[in-house]
Amino acid sequence: MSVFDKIPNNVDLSNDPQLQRALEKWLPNFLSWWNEMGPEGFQGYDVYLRTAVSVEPEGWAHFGYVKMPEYRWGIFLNPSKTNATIGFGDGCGHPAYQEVPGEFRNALRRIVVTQGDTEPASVEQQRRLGVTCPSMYDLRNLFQVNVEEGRHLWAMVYILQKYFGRDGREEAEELLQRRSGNTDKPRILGAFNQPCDDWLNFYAFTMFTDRDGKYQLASLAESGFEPLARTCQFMLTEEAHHMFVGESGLERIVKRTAELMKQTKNQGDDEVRALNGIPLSIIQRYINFWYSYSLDLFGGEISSNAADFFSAGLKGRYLEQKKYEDHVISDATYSLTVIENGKLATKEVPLRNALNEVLRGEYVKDCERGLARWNKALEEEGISARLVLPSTRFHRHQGEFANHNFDLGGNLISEEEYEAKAPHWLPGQEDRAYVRELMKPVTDPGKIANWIAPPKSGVGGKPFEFEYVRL
Ligand code: BYC
Ligand code: FE
Ligand code: FE
Repeated sequence: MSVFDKIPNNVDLSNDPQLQRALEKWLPNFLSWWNEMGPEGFQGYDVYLRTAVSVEPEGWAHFGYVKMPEYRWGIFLNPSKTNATIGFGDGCGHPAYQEVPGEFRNALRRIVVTQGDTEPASVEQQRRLGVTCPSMYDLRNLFQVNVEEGRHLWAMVYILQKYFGRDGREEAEELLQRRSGNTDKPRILGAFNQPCDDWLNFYAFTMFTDRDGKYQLASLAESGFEPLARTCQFMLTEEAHHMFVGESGLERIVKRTAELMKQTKNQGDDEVRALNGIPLSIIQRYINFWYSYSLDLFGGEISSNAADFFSAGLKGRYLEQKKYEDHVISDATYSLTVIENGKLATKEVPLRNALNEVLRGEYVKDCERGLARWNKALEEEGISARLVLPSTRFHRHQGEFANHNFDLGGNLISEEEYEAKAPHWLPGQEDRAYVRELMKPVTDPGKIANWIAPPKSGVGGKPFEFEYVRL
């Protein structure tokens, strides 16, 4: 029995010697990357994890104890459709690509490499969180997210090795060589080089940054390059859990903060701090930080790359088939806000060039829904304060609004004003130090840290008190 028989897959790996050879070289490097950059301090313990063993509904949620380095990272594509066609762009209606189309090879390679790069990056960002977990339940969820991001890396490496020949094999190696936050060989996209070293960061990251993953994957899930589409479709099933971890994690912090506020006279930040909770103002600043960095992940408001990806039928809009009738959009225009002569102005651009902004718009609506849920938690506790999303222009590093200063409401302001107010808007050293100070590990089954409320239920049919990690 070869090692490949132990890799769950539905791509007939055992009959694909070429892919086996490529994976054979890559696998040991992946494992040393995982041991070096994966969850620190917990590699030897049994964790109650979900492993995908097939793409059928009953096959992708197998729960059991596994040591993370022995996790069965698999290669899964959703089943192919008969007579699949390209769903949008210039070749709309033509047969879907089963091999990489020569003229779009570079574009496709960039998309796959960029997507692939985010997956190990997030594992690197989160690698030290285990030692400060607020509960055993949360510890398990962290590791579940980590192993699945590892599997998402495999998913992209499969595409590279299977369809991109030697270039693809080289890219697959480089995915293991870049490092989050490293100045010489950083990860590709901005958000993935930011520190994520406390649990408030972790929940905000999985809420906002993993959610970018949902929208990017959804638009690639309808790609005219069918192997990529089918890979992304399956990745989306796992993504749902990551966003749940973030959204419910933040909701639990908000709830706990509200409970503590109620115990105080004036509900002030200092009073919440005195009770070892996280004040709403700090939560708001973390939201502002990760939301704005995640907005950057959609790319520039006006992008010829986005237009090219769409024309080529490689990357469409969110729910392209379901939501739209015109999948060619050759003449349509879109009006967006830009900066002209130092002022905000409206500009009409070809819709194809505005597709990053269109996708970002879908994302924003989804984030607003999450905020409403957290505010409902505040309301239920009888607290009148509310959390908000800043303007999409605030604190941007990509696109039209980068290199300009905006307040939370999206008004252009001077650099001096921005610098003076930034400490109220974004987490500073002091906020981060305070949050880190609160992060004392709680690992007794059923116990929970003081700054967060327990979850409503456990995972995989088990109660919150279950021993999710055998320490
Ligand atoms: N940081 O035309 P533009 C996930 C670059 S998350 C740094 O405006 P484009 C996950 C851009 O590369 C989902 N650089 O943008 C979540 C270009 O560079 P070049 C990840 C950036 O190309 C949590 C230049 O700026 N998936 O899965 O239309 C945990 C001008 O680009 C950034 C994908 O991203 C940035 N934020 O769109 C784990 C899908 N933004 O060519 C996992 C694949 C832009 O001048 N990627 N640049 O060197 C894409 O579709 C596109 O590459 C982007 C950018 C949407 C990211
Ligand atoms: Fe992922
Ligand atoms: Fe994810």
